[in-house]
Amino acid sequence: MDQQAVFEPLKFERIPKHEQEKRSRAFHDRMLTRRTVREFSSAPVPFELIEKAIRVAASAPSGANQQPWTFVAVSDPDIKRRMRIAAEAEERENYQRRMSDDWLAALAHLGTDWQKPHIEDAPYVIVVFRQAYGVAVDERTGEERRVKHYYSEESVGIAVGFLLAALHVAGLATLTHTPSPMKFLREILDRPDNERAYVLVPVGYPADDAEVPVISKKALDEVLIHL
Ligand code: IYR
Repeated sequence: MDQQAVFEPLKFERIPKHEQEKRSRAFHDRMLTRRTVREFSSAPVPFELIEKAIRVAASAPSGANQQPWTFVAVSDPDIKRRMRIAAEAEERENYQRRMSDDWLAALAHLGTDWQKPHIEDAPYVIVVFRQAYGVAVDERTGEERRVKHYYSEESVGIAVGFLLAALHVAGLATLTHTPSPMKFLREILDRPDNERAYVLVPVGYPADDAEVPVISKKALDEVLIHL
């Protein structure tokens, strides 16, 4: 049977205009200090900060509110080492053979290569999985059936945006890393068949001597059209 909608009053705090401006500016200023970090310190991060950020990510809107995501927070050094070895094997192939010259040229200004020490150095690596479909268990027969998930790609993308923002606001550095293909993550992390690795996010503090490439963001008039 279809589940019918049940409504409740919206809790919505209408805040004064000056307060809106203040919060909007503070968030803008804070978010514009975020950089993708590739050199991490191994200094520990309290799990509470990771957990809170994942709670924020898991509050994201999703297609039919199906919440088609799983976040695996890895701090175990052996598991991180296995992920690094597998990621580097794929990335070595990518950089040396699979990526086109155009692709390598597009990346050159970021100075990346196949080596991924951050997977071991960062105290946490959050691997986000997209649930391509759900699995429901029939109450009577115990049989499993597939539940179609709607807009799972978009939903997980939004959740990852929330995650990166939450970690940044908590004073942590992140890297959005997508080794390709990422099948090895499901195997190493022992995730079920319906889950596809979506992104691998090392989290921690930057190394003391961390450097980032000099890049710029597009001007507002290149990205905003106000009609
Ligand atoms: N996944 C590779 C290559 C790479 C691809 C893109 I698109 C980037 O923005 C950065 C890197 C790597 O992680 O090195």
